Formats: sequence, structure tokens, C-alpha cells
Amino acid sequence: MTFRGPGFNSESLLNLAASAIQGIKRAQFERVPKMVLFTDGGLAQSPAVQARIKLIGVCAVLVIGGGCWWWMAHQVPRYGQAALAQTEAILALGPRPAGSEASQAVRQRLRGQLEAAGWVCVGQVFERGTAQGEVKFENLRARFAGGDSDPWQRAAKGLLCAHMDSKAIKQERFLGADDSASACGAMLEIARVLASSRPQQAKQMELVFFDGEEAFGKDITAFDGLYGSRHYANSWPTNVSKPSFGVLLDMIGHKDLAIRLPSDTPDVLREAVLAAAAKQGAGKYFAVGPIPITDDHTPLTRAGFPMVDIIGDFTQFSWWHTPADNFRNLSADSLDISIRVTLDVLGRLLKQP
Ligand code: 1BN
Ligand code: ZN
Repeated sequence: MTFRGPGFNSESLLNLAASAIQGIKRAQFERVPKMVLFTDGGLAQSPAVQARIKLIGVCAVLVIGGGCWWWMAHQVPRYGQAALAQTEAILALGPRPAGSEASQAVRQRLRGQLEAAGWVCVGQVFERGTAQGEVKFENLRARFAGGDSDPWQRAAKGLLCAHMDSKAIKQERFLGADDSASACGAMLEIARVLASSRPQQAKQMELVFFDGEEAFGKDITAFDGLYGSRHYANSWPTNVSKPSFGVLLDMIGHKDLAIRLPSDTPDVLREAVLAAAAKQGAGKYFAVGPIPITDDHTPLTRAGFPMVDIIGDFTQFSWWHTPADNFRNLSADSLDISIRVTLDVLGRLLKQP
């Protein structure tokens, strides 16, 4: 294996080291003087001293280069670690099915973190009859203040969303670490990054944490599940133009990251995600799956919001909807990749006319 860089490759470094060693050996046998006086009166270092300097240079390059490599290899993922800490804090509040006390506590935590980063939050409360009786749901919406008196008067060009509830599974303590506390943790980190380093982008976004994505029965049906996203889509005022794109994050922080976009993702959004993944050196983790998926993006798509669901390949996950979807299922590296790709996607889509 050879390492190459501008004006440098590992072969030339080895050649340099070999010639330096040879020079030193020769000097030892031939008793060469340290300085040489030239006929024109100039004084220069002898080949033996030059060989030693060469060897010290080679060693210095190896030590410094090796140190840099080690440092880069041991870098903690910047966004991933912060998102993982946010996710851990959400999980510490316990299972959070819609209508539970824990779900109220999670919403409070999300709101506190968002407001601390400069976002203005509004709850969207509604009630529905479910198999569990009448349940009170609450979506959490956020807009970046950005020095404006009322950010809710601004048009939102893009939506970024995730579901904040965990599935109620009888007789099991189901935490839903990747389904979908990790997406909420990632959104908090994205909210912080947008506010602190990309305020012009932040001002064009709305963040939404949907309540009640999970069905109370086994599977999502036309009447059970997607409560928050259905309500959000149906409540959008007819006289306000819809965002030109929406990105839904769901199961984006698991170990051995595998993301599969639904097969019916609109072309522009699919291309944006795949191009962003390639740009971030994460192409191998992102692909388009073989089927459409029913998730929180579905009611929005039907209501005319162009949406992409950046979702883990649940068909391959033995842990999906089991107690194994706990904190140990998560990876800071995976979160970091998903966050970098999402930030890249938002940058691309917000640039488009
Ligand atoms: C996502 C997380 N979903 C449920 N928990 C929605 C979904 C439904 C995903 C069916 C795949 C298939
Ligand atoms: Zn689920």
C-alpha cells in the first residue's frame, strides 16, 4: 500500500529514509569530516551530516503524520455525540405513548431545548377517540425567532419532522430508542446547528414533533396511528401556501446504519438525499427501498406537501417494536451521519427556487 498526497508519496519517503541510512553508514566506515571546505572558500555540511538531517526529517514526518492520523481516527462525532446525549435524556423519561405523563414531560424537554436555542414553540392540541378511549394529543411546532417579532407570520419553505411518541406495547417496557427518540435527539441538534451557524436557513424552516404516530393496535390503519400528522395536514390553513418540501426522520440512529427511502419518494427529494449522502461520504448507508411506506409523511403527501421519509430499513431490524430498541441499539456515528446528510439536504433544497 502506498500513501499519496500533493508532492509526496510513501515510496519517496521510504527512498529518502533508505538513502539517509546508507549515508550515515558510509560516513561511519569512511570517517568523513563533519564540515567540508570547498575550493571557493565556502563551508558546507558533509554528506554524513546531511544524511542525519534527512533521517530526522523523515522521522518527524512519520511522527507528526501518524499523530494526525491517530487524532482524526479518534475524533468523537461532533453532532452525533450531542444528539445521542439528547436522546438519552428523552429515554430517561420512560416509555412515552401518546396521552401519557411521560409524553408530556418529553414535550416539555423538547420545548425547553428548542427555546434555549432560539426557537419559538407552539403546541397543537387535539383529542381523538382510540381503542384506549379518548386520548389528548399534542404536536409541537417550532419556528426560529431570528430577531423577528412573530416568526409565525413568515412562510415556511421547508419542514423537518419526527414522531415523539413511543409505541404502547402491553407487558413490555418499550422505549423506542431509534423509533423514534433518536430522530427527536437529532432534530434538537439540527435546530441548534441551524440557529447558531445557518440562521438564514433556520428562518425558512418549521420543525414539527408529531404525537401519536404509533397505532394503539398492532399496525397503523386508516383509523389508528398517524394521529398527529393527519391533524397537522388537515389543519393547514387553505389561504397559506404549503412548504415546498418536507423531510421526515424515523429510525436514523441505529448501529450498522441502513436507510431506505420509500420507493414513491418524489424525484427531486430522492435525488437531494442521495446526492447529499454521496457528498458526505455516506452513500453506502442510503438507498431507495422496494416499496412505499405508510408513515407520518403519508397524510402530508396526500395533502400536497412534497415529502421524503428518511427511514431505517425496518424490514431488516430484529429489534423493531421490541424491548431491544433501547439505548444500546444506538450509535453516535450513525446519528452523526444522519445529521450531516440531513443538514446537507436542507442546504440543497433551501437553495432551490
Ligand atoms: C415507523 C416507526 N412506523 C412505525 N414505527 C411506520 C411504519 C409502518 C414503518 C409500517 C414501516 C411499516
Ligand atoms: Zn414504530
